[in-house]
Amino acid sequence: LFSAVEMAPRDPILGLNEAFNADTRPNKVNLGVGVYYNEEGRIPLLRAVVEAEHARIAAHAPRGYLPIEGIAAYDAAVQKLLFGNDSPLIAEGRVVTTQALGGTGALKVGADFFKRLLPDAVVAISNPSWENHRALFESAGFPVQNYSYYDASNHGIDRPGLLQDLKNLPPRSIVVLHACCHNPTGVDLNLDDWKQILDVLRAQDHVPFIDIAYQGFGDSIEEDAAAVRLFAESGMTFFVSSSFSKSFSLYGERVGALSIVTQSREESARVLSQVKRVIRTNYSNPPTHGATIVSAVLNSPELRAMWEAELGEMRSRIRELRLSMVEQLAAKGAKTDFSFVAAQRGMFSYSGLTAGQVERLRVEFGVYAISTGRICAAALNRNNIGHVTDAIVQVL
Ligand code: PLP
Ligand code: TYF
Repeated sequence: LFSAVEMAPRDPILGLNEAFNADTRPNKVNLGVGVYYNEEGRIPLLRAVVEAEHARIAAHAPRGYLPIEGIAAYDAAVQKLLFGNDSPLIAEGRVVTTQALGGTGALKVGADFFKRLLPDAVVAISNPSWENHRALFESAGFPVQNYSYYDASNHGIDRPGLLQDLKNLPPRSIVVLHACCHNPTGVDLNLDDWKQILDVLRAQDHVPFIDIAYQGFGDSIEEDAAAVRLFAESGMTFFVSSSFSKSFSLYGERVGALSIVTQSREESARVLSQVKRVIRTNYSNPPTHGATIVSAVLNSPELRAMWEAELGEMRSRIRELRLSMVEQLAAKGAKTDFSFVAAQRGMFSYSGLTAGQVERLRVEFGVYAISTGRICAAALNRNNIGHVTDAIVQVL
């Protein structure tokens, strides 16, 4: 049965973790995977999460099956976070939200549903994008194309290329967009860009699939949802995949959601019934713990305030680390101007380092980054940043 089975390629990001774990050098640093580490170099357990977990354990709640669409109070809290507390779409019953296994699970359920809706569509992702976007939509049976996004020459956006590529897609394409904190570049679209993109998508009858995996890591919870809110106001039909992996530091609990904006309450009922069918035939219903915790935090004013403060601390700490990195590189005589790193948003930075330089960082200094030059700024801390900036100056 398995004699002809070939070795599959490793995930370029998660595969790097294995190499990092096997490295015995004490000063090794993992800037590969997109995970936020605190000043002690550990994944934090947020205080709001601890409080909610204490309450949950004390309640000794039974562990029955959840509804296929997940916890109702969780789904409702997700909608408010994405669309705003006073969203008319929510009031009109025009948003269908189902709990999902992280942002990845939301993308996959969305992709499988799309395969029923638009079986012959093209899916377009940014160039570059999170590698799993391509793999996931291809495995759902879609051809995946790139649209221009990053302009390496100025560490910015290739605006004319982006709009032209979206215009050139076949009508009714599915366009995957990063709402904020673009993975892997850290370079985001501004509101004017979003308006122009929206006009093109509407003119071409494309269907937006907005991926928001880092809400709260850019500017604020509300500001990071600006693109979602803009599309909501436009009256368009679109999909949103969202994740609490990073914003609640609950990576392994797999807490995310798929939200679909429809044209009416009646349409929502039909759409929900089909999304439930996709979920049922994949994993029946979602797990309890993570969504219970997130729901408890988002629905309690005290825990919510605690969480927002902790999320704000993570966000400002990453910003400080970016600034320190830029300052240290300049002070150590780096031949390249790295000031663009401070302007990028979220966890990631396209550093401009070449594959050869990334290789040298790993081999000579135990500093792990993605071969594209992507580094995770959220893995820096006061203890390792000196070693990292020394190493970068050496390999330039
Ligand atoms: N989308 C993007 C852009 C991401 O960077 C990630 C990161 O993990 C995900 C989706 C998936 O999120 P999750 O870990 O919740 O599956
Ligand atoms: O881009 C990252 O590092 C995160 C984590 O298959 C991740 O989004 C990486 C690869 C993957 C799943 C999650």
